[in-house]
Amino acid sequence: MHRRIVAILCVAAVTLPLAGCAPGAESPPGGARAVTPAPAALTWADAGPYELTEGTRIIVDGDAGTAPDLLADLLREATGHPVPVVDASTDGTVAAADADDIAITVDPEASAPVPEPAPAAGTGRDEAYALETGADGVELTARSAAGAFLGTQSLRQLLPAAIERPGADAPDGGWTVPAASVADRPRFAYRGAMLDVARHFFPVEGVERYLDALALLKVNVLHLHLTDDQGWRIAIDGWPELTGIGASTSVGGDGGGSYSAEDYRRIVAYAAARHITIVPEIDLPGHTNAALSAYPELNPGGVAPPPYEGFEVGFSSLSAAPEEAEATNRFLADVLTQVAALTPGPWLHVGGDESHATSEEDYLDLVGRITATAAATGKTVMGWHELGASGDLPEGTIGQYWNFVEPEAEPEELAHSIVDQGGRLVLSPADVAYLDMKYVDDPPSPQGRRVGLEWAKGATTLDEAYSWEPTEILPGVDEAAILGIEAPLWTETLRDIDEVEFMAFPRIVAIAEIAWSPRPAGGERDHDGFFDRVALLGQRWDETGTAYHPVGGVPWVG
Ligand code: TNX
Repeated sequence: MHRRIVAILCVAAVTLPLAGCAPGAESPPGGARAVTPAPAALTWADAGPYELTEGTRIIVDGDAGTAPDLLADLLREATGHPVPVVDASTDGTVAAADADDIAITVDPEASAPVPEPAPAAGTGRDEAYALETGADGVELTARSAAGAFLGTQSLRQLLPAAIERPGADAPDGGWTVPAASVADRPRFAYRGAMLDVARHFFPVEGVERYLDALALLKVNVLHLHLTDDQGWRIAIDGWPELTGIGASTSVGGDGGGSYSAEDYRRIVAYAAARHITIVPEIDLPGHTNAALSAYPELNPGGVAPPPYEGFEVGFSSLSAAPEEAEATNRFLADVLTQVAALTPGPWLHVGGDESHATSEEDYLDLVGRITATAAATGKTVMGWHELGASGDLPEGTIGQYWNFVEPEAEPEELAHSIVDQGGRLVLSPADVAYLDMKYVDDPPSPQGRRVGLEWAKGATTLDEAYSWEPTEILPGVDEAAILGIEAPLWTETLRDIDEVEFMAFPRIVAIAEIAWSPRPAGGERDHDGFFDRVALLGQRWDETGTAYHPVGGVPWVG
């Protein structure tokens, strides 16, 4: 069968150096559909499409986790069809699947067409999958539940955009999927977004909405910046004023808020169902005014400052003095141990950035105590690149690089220090990956306000967000030392989740694709193809009600 032959050729390219097959840039015959981030290999077949009908079943063989049920919910809500989820081992066999069925197979031993993990992404996770669609049905195969979930996100994008809307009218031509073969795997293991819930607080429902939109882009980490000068957002047993006084306000005095342990567990569970890992950040030893305002005994001299509603950074610090050592050590142990216990993921982020009010000696002392306490929880310690000032980091520490695509000397040195100590990096170059930088045309937000900052080399265009190569930022830091990529979204100027989405979309698509898709052959990214695919995502955001800015240069459809 023609479609199979194409698939085999494609997989051959996948197992070679991963440059060969056409990425998802081109549309199939007869309609604009694409997969974003661009898959490692995607080939449109010159064959009839798959059609989802009243009789469609999802037939599951193996442990596919949440993927079948989440897919069934999406399909049922849009189409009104029953879409039962059927276990292959009791109710039939995958071989007996009908042409309108979707067969999901998870087999830890699966080989081609499921590609092997990429070298940099192969540490502990296997997110590869293969997807075959056409008139004979849909077959999704993976070695893990995560791979199956990621494959369903590709399938979702191959259906008409109306599939995103509950109660949608069936499109002309029906609920079809073009005939295609996808053999896909991520380039990097860590494909992250960060949300600053400290400068402004966002209730659980808003975070869940953001998680939904991130899952579609195969983002698999949400880093929550839980504490800063303007707010402490997570309840800690034995320290009630952290979420009392410490959570009472935000930037601009826009009101406070915090997550109870139960709220946080809800976020973790919602993310986990979408194969997204939560990375909690407790920013230490600077960025601590909220904690310092709540507990005088954490302050040098034992005097608490008032809560803070401004923008400036770098004025607060935990005390390193012996007089406050008992309180500070108890605080660190209670906070880091409790947050670690609430967090199933492997990483615990301890901040470490911009501690301009901490002397160098105190910084090294405090970072030593903080990272040792964090490591004692059993988590892998993560922190901003400033942690590299310490030569005594716990084994495997992850540094988050937030300087520019063309690094300044000191951040470059600090990042190298982390790698030289056996750590790895997550790259968040601020001039391309910071979603809180303004758009060039400085559009009004959904609330009619001018939002965003400009400190990282001014506004950031979609093209700039898409124009960088992770291995070219820090000479000597190669792919193996890069755990992944993250797009932070700081919220000094953002008051609600609509404004968050408005800044994130579409630029986060560029970051998600750099993290997922193979390094382009010859090093040149296909900007036109990318912009075309972003336009197709825009149709989906229209259906889901996700806020985005229709930046220039993208052939938006709606
Ligand atoms: C820098 S980058 C910060 C944050 C600010 C952000 C605003 C980094 C580790 N810290 O404290 O919110 O700039 O863009």
